[in-house]
Amino acid sequence: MERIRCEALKSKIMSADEAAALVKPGSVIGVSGFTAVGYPKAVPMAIAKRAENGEDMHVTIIAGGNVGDQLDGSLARSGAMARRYGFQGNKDLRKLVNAGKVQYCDVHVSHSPYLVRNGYFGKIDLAILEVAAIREDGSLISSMAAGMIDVLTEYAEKIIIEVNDTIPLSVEGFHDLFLLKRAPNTQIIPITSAGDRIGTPYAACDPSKVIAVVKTSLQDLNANLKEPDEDMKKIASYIIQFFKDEMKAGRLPDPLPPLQSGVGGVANAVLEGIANSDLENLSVYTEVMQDAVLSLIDSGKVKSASGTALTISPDRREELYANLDKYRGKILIRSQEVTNAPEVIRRLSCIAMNTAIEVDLAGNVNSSHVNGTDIMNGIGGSCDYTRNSGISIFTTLSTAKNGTISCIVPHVGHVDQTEHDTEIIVTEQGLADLRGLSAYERADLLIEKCAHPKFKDELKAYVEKAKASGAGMHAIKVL
Ligand code: 0RQ
Repeated sequence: MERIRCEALKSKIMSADEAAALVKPGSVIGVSGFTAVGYPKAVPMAIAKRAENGEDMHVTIIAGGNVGDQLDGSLARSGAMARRYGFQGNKDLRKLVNAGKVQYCDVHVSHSPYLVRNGYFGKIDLAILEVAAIREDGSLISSMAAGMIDVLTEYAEKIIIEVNDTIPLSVEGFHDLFLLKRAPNTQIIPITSAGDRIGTPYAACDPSKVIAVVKTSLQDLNANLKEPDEDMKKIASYIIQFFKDEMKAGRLPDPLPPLQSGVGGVANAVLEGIANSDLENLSVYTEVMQDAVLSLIDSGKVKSASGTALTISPDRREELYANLDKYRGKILIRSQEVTNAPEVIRRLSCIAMNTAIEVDLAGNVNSSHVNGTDIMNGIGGSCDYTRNSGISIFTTLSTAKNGTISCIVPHVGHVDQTEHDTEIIVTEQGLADLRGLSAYERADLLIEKCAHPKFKDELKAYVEKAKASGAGMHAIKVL
């Protein structure tokens, strides 16, 4: 079937260079894509080329989540990007942010669309969107990632569309887009279970805003996930045992509430562990659906999974794209404002499982900064889920950098999720259930269950010194 079905837009088909020539320096640009899937590629690379040729582009990029190197990497390295909003994960962009060359503002995944809608990022001059197809009326069939596509089509002044023929057309029907209105007319999001369909399978788009349509065949550049190692498998096994114990004690229902799982290898390993466990009748209500979600569906354990991006490792992509129909009706790709809506996460009592860089003795979590000042990626949607879920779990290995650094520390160098929101901390050493504990009780349990043996004495000594300092006992004194 044809990918560009809107007659009015056929006259707008042009090359990426021609489209990039329409972008004014200093533009505020919103882009589609999430977790290096579904982001525009050809036009950003052509904008970068203009910067390499000496033009001062200084564009602002607003992305729903991290995007691939053809976008963030090209624009950052070429000097075209002056400012970036939203989760990022690109090593060159990260370096420039940490060197103060690109201004970066990290934003909750649930909040970015709200900030766009209400004008807090200023006027959105342009949206550059990657899609699978354009329907007869100009509306858009999104890629494997919905991200902010619906908000951007609504609020951007102009739109450039990349129609990518590597996205299978069979993705049509997997999306469920529900556009929220500005307060005071904001609707209730009527989701009561992970698989509920509440919106449309396309993003409305006014063809008169579209200034260019570019045909591309460039692949997403997301990375393969690390194979689960022994430590990751241990973390998964502690979490599965915890679920079983909680169900037995009547604190968690059977079947479990929908699972949310963060990004990266550990997060994926936990879900793979669940796919191989005897837990049944599960559902997934999350932000990013990684490889393990397919395993969970294939094993029959999960009947419905919903997220804003289906981010499958390149190694498994071809097989998925050839067999996408197998997942029809089981996977929904929603806009990020819905996947991460506090209202829905709380209503479903989701089980949130995210990854920390470090955890302190009070239970505060740092998931975004190294050495206190250098950004790694960003908070993404981790806070959306941690604050609003039924149970919030954080995983981390007990040490980093070949065992030289403890990931359990007296005080985190940067706080993303506070001690009031984190509940269960898991490392390959064990699981600490911090619910209902006071500050010093939390510290003792974290050292006992989660710290690596070689750092335990040092951590205990810190606690003893803080206790002996004569400071109040409701928080651990910074020594
Ligand atoms: O550094 O890349 O130089 O080797 O941090 O660590 O162990 O590879 O872990 O890929 O699972 O990512 C928290 C970053 C974990 C990710 C984080 C160094 C370590 C390595 C990465 P290298 P690993 P993962 C909702 C969920 C925030 C967003 C989120 C993340 C690098 O999960 O970005 O939760 N989370 N989203 O060596 C110094 C320490 C360290 C450390 C790790 N204590 N000190 N360096 N590292 N611990 C979904 C979304 O929002 C998309």
